[in-house]
This record gives sequence, structure tokens and C-alpha cells, in this order.
Amino acid sequence: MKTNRRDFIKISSMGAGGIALATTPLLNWIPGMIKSDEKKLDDIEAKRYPNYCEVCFWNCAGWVYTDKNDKIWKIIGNEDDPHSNGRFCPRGTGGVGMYTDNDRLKKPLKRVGEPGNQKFVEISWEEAIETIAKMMKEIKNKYGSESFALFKHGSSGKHFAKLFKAYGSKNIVGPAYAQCKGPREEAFKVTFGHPLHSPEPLDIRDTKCLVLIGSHLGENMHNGQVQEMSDAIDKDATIITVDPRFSTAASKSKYWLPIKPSTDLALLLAWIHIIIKEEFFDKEYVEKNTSGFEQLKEHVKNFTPEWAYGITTIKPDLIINSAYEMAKASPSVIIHPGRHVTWYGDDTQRLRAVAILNALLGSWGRKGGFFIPEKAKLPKYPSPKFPKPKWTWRDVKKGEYPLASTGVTNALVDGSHPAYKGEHPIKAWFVAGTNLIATMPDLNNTVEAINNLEYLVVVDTMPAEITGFADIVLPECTYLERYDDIRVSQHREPNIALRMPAAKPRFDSKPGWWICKKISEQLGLGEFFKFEDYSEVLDWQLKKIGSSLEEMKHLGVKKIGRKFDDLYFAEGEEPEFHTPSGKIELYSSVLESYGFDAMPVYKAHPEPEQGFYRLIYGRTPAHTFSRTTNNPNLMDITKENKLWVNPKVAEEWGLKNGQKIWLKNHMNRVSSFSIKVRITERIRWDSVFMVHGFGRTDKRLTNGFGSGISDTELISDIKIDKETGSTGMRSNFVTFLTEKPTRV
Ligand SMILES: Nc1nc2c(c(=O)[nH]1)N[C@H]1C(S)=C(S)[C@@H](COP(=O)(O)OP(=O)(O)OC[C@H]3O[C@@H](n4cnc5c(=O)[nH]c(N)nc54)[C@H](O)[C@@H]3O)O[C@H]1N2
Ligand SMILES: Nc1nc2c(c(=O)[nH]1)N[C@H]1C(S)=C(S)[C@@H](COP(=O)(O)OP(=O)(O)OC[C@H]3O[C@@H](n4cnc5c(=O)[nH]c(N)nc54)[C@H](O)[C@@H]3O)O[C@H]1N2
Ligand code: SF4
Ligand SMILES: [Mo]
Repeated sequence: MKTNRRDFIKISSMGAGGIALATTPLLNWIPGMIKSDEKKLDDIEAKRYPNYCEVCFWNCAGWVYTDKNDKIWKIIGNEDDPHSNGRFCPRGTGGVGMYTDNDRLKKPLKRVGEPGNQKFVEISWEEAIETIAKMMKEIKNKYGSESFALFKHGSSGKHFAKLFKAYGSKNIVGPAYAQCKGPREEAFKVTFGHPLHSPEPLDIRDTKCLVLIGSHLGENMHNGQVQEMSDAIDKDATIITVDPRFSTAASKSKYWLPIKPSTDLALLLAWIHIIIKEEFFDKEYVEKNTSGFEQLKEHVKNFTPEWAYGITTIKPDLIINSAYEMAKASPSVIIHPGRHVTWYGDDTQRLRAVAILNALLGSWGRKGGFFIPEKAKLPKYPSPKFPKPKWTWRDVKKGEYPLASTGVTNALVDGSHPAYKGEHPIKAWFVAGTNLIATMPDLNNTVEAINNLEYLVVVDTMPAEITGFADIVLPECTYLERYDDIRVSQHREPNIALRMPAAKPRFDSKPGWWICKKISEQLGLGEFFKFEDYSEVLDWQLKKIGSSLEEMKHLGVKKIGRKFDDLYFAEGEEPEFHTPSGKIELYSSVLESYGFDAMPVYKAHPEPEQGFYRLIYGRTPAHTFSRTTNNPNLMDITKENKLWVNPKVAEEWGLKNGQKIWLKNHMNRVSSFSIKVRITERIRWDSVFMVHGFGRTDKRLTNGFGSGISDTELISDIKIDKETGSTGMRSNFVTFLTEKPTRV
């Protein structure tokens, strides 16, 4: 069936509650927004302020409107923004709910009594800042600054990172690496000499064939990619989706490969086998640009479609036909590298196979494949040199995870745990913008590590679960109420975007930059934050590149022309790749030098026992992790997650649609709450699926508490990717409890 953009958007919105008409733009998905749209701009003397969205890390730029009472009421996309093309996704539109949420943190809090008891008193900012500075001084004197680690995510994390570097700790980590795209970045780096970064330089709008392995665009609402995929569908691109679940993307695909989870590497090797054997690869490109082709050819010679069938359950003709589609489209073909790729512990190797397949089809540097992005450069605001720390996270786990190019969260959790026996224990955490209780797999391990700390400081906008463990909690104001750094992101055309406050911070919340400045002054490090207001920093930087804060307040987004005319490789060009051989390395000399497989090898993964099902998880259009599962606007659209169960399994267990059940995993971890069953053919019988981010356990979250189940509670068996230290999270198996379990 041929589909078009309207159908695609319709189907994505159905997942969000089926409220949209096929012709309504994305921003009208949210009932709350439709209501506020009824007020005409002219009627209310609206003012608009530029911002970029913080509801996810696509960071779309838009305009925030305030009404005559200076209250924020609406956000829309900025037409000049290549991340959003003037349209926000439902979450971005619903971002107003982050501002209006009355459950927000309101005042700095201090724990009273025992660690972990969740009893807090409100304190003044002065007392909070003084107390934190005292803790930081104490840790520095007792163990060295390095023992204080920073866990951060999101835009304000940059200010805290600067504070920590000034203080002498480079133990700065975030979940966007080892729980997200770490293995992908390193696999592409060793193959092409370049990681992908964000937004990924995928030329989806001009592709003829898009292969999605897990990547569930349409539910994963990364705005620009979803829009470009819709465009590609309109232009008759072939979509191939590999997913054990019939995802929104699968429903738009010519081929759906309902793979047995954990076996993707076997499929990829079979595709590589066919592409080489049938001489489907881009011969000139491969000869000119790659090294190791003969070794690869020899390596894959036995990985036939029949071999892969036995492992993946995908029929040989489906494997062959889909390979043929990719070859037909070459070089305008994209084997999507995915984003959340920390699945089974062999993730760097699986992503290597993805990189190799793209290389054989000649898609890197080609139209409809991977374009060459450019990024604007902003000068650094003058600041003294940072002291050199004596050790970093790398020393915590000496010699492990050699490919990790940035901090590994779980390495520092391990370094904080009572079981850690190494030379560099972590003694205190500062957590800014990451809800580690919902985010880090193996919850018990995280809590044991936290209980072993001397101090925990948490900066959040909401009473997220992690704040319940803190000694001091600081309320940050939302992205709609503050300045942050200029968004400088790579794209087809380099561009910058401004975030500025559209309203005064509600309650007694403060911006991250202000918090850091105050702490730095208490620590005698004020030189690192030498400004009164962050707008001074932005104006200084913008003027250095021929713009100004004033100009950006009017534009919101500014495109800065490309320096080089090299979006794609030119005809006859001999590009150089930043790998040891200067070529695309099909055989990786870097991996070999560390003793890892230089070419990917399939190894079997654990399987569920009788009566257990593999727990897989993903996204839903109206939510981002746990950051939205109390948001009044977004909870209106999707208020809980459901458990997708195959009808065969439901029958075997006698489960009914909508029935509430509890889950227990193969390590006896039991869910705190129940979840409703959704019986559907759209999931394989060996797996169950739920959306991540629900099942909130903090009672202060009046909208989100107890709605659905947290996948994290059931993810305790972690398979570490040895190359990068990333946490493979999909080797957990659950069984159903139809009666409420008695709590231990
Ligand atoms: N709406 C929304 N969009 C988001 C986010 C959000 O929170 N909400 N988060 C953003 C972020 S930070 C990220 S990293 C991305 C993540 O989004 P993706 O990178 O797209 O994440 P995946 O883990 O690849 O996708 C989950 C899909 O993998 C399938 N799957 C599970 N196991 C297997 C398997 O063994 N093999 C295969 N082939 N498929 C499998 C699941 O059925 C599900 O459809 O989404 C981004 N976009
Ligand atoms: N089980 C499971 N675990 C996962 C995933 C999964 O799918 N399943 N996905 C993984 C992936 S891909 C990623 S990227 C990570 C995401 O990990 P996180 O970024 O930790 O995800 P959130 O749950 O959204 O937590 C963000 C916290 O920041 C707070 N916050 C929001 N805005 C601000 C702000 O402006 N300032 C401050 N200070 N705080 C703010 C929110 O209230 C929330 O408590 O999770 C990873 N972990
Ligand atoms: S994709 Fe949606 S949630 Fe993410 S930044 Fe853009 S508008 Fe915001
Ligand atoms: Mo992510």
C-alpha cells in the first residue's frame, strides 16, 4: 500500500490517543494546545520570545508566546530552524506544562534526619549554596576534588560542568553516552573516522531507501527525522524496518522483518554477505575509499541467508529481497545508525556492521545517504585555565572500556558502590537534570551506590525520584524562564539558536548559570563566572561572530552560510578519512589494536526460560523518558504505559485486554505497580513491550505517581559493551503476576 505524509502523521498521532485529524498540523495534537489556539494572537497583545526546546535533545528552536499577564501560554516552531522546520512535536508543544506544573520544586530543600528518609525542610538559597560549598570543600580536603562526580544531562549541564572543571574534577558523565548512543559513536568513528553527533547527518529527505533497525521513528519523535521520513515516503522511498514489534515505522514499510530480538548482527552479516556475493556494492567507491575489503569478503563468506534464518527467524527470501532493495537505491540509501543502541552488550560490533553496510553501499558522503555537516564556531567567554585533575573516570576502572571517548556513567556508579575495591572511589555526587533512578539500569546497584555516598546534591525542576535521595535539592527554573548557552548544532547549514526567558521563574526557582556562579563565589572560584547576568556572555560571544543578543532576540535562529561547498563528496574526489589508514576501515585496525574483533562476529545471547518473555521498551509520541510523565498537558494525551502481549501468550495465560498485572523479572525484581495488558498481533510471542518513563514512585508527583510500570525496575541484568562500557539493557526477561504481590 502506498502511503503519504498525511497518513504517516495520522498514524503517529493515533499512538498519542488518536485525537488528530489527518489534516491538522502536529502542534494541534494536544487538546490543551488546541484550546489555547482559540485565543487569537491579536486579541491578547501577545509577546514572543525565542527559545529552543528542552523536552528532548533534538532542541528544536521556537517562539514562546506570553499573554497580557506575562504568563506563558503557547510555543510554536521557528520557521528558520532546520531541527523543526517551524513545527513542534506534541511533546515540544506540551512543554508549557513544564512551566505550569504545580508539582514543581519550589524552594531549596535540605534533608533532616537519616540519609534516604525523604524528610526535607525548605531552606534559603543562601543556606543551600553555603552548605553545598562546604560539602565541596570538605570532599576536596579529605579525598581530592576528583572524588566529587557530576552527573548531568540537558542544556544547563554545561554550567555545572564548568563549575566542576574549575573545582578540579573532570569526573563528569551523562546518560546520553553509555545508556544511549555511545557504541554508535565509536563504531562510526573507527570505521569512517567520524562519530555522528546530533542531529545525525542523515540525508533522509533525499534517500531512496531507509533501513530502520529498531529505530522507531514516528514513536521516537526526533522532529527533523520524522519530517524528513514523511517527505521520503511522499517521494516513494522504500522503507525497510527490522523490529520484533510492528512499530509505526513498520506500518509504513515495504518490508517488515519481525526479527527475533538480540539477533540483528546475524541479519546484518547476512546482508553484507549478499551485497558482496552478488556484487551489489558500489565498486568504484569501495575500491577508492575503503581498506580491508578482501578480509571482509572472506569473513562473511559463510554468513548466508539460510544461516541467518536459523538465528533470526527471518526467511531467506525476505533477507535477499531487502538486500536487493538497498542495492537498487545505492548510494542513496541509509542503514539508520539508531540512537538508543545499548541493547545486548555487543553493541559496538552491531553498529560496526551497520557502518560497514553503509560503506559498501557507498552512502557516506553521498546524496540521500550521509551528508557532511557543518557547525558554527562561537568563541569561549574569557575565563581562567582549569586546574588539571589528578585522575578521571578512566582511572576508576583502569584499562576498561578503551574506546569510550567520554565519561561512562556506570563506571562512576560502580566507583561509588561499597563493592568497589579500586584506588579511586567516588565519595559524592552532584546530579543536574538526570533522573538516575529512572535512567540507570540495575536500580538496586544505583541505590546501594547512593547510600554509600557522603553527599548527594540534586538540581532538578521536578521532585523526580532522584531528589528523594538527596541531602540538598535545588529547584532550577525551566528552560522557558532562563538563558542558557547558544545552541550551536551541526546541520546541512550551520546555524545558531537563542534561548531566553519568556517569563520570570515561578516560585523560588533559579537558572543553572546563577546557581553555578553563586557556588563558585563561595568556593573562591568566582573568576570562572565573571558576569552579572548570562545575557552578557551571550552578547559577548554573538558580537564576536557579527551578531548580537539584540539581533538574536528578533531572529531566534540564524543560519550562517557553509564555509565549504562539500555537503557531499564531489565527483572524482579522493576524500581522506580520520582513521589510521586514511580509508574507511572495513577491517578495523583500532579495534584490533585493543584486542577486540576487527570485524563483527555474531555471538548468541541469553534466551528466556519457559514462562518468561523478553522485556523490550521504547518511546511514545507524547512523552520523553520520565521528564514528561507528570506534565499535565502530556499526561492528558497518554496517561500510562501498557504492556504489549501477543494473543497466543495472552491466551495461554488467560489474560484479558485492559487487565491489570504485575511483572517479575528473571532475577526476582518485582514491579512497584501494575500495568494494563494490551493484546496485539503487533508483537512477537517471545517478547513484551512497554514505553519507558512511567511508573513514577515519588508521591509528590500527583499526576504521574503509580501510572503504569517503570521498565527500569525490571532491568537488572546488564550486559556491558566491552569496547565502550555501555549498558546493554535488553537481556531481561519477565513473567506475569496476576495477583498483587506481597511486598518485601
Ligand atoms: N517521543 C519520544 N521520542 C524520542 C525520545 C523520547 O523519550 N520520546 N527519546 C529520544 C532519545 S534520547 C533517543 S536515544 C531515541 C531512541 O529511539 P531509537 O533509537 O529509535 O530507539 P531504539 O531502542 O532503537 O528503538 C526501540 C525499538 O526497538 C525495538 N527493538 C527492541 N529490541 C529489538 C531488537 O533486538 N532488534 C531490533 N531490530 N529492534 C528491537 C522495539 O520494539 C522498539 O520499536 O529516541 C528519541 N526520541
Ligand atoms: N529503562 C530505560 N532506561 C533508559 C532508557 C530507556 O529507554 N529505558 N533510555 C536511555 C536514554 S536513550 C537516555 S538519553 C537517558 C535519558 O536520561 P535522563 O535525561 O536522566 O531522563 P529523564 O528521565 O528525562 O530525566 C531528566 C530529569 O531532568 C529533569 N529536568 C528537566 N528539565 C530540566 C532542567 O531544565 N534543569 C534541570 N536541572 N533538570 C531538568 C527532569 O525533571 C528529570 O528529572 O535514559 C536512558 N535510560
Ligand atoms: S523533537 Fe519535540 S520534544 Fe524534541 S526538541 Fe523538538 S519539539 Fe521538543
Ligand atoms: Mo537517548
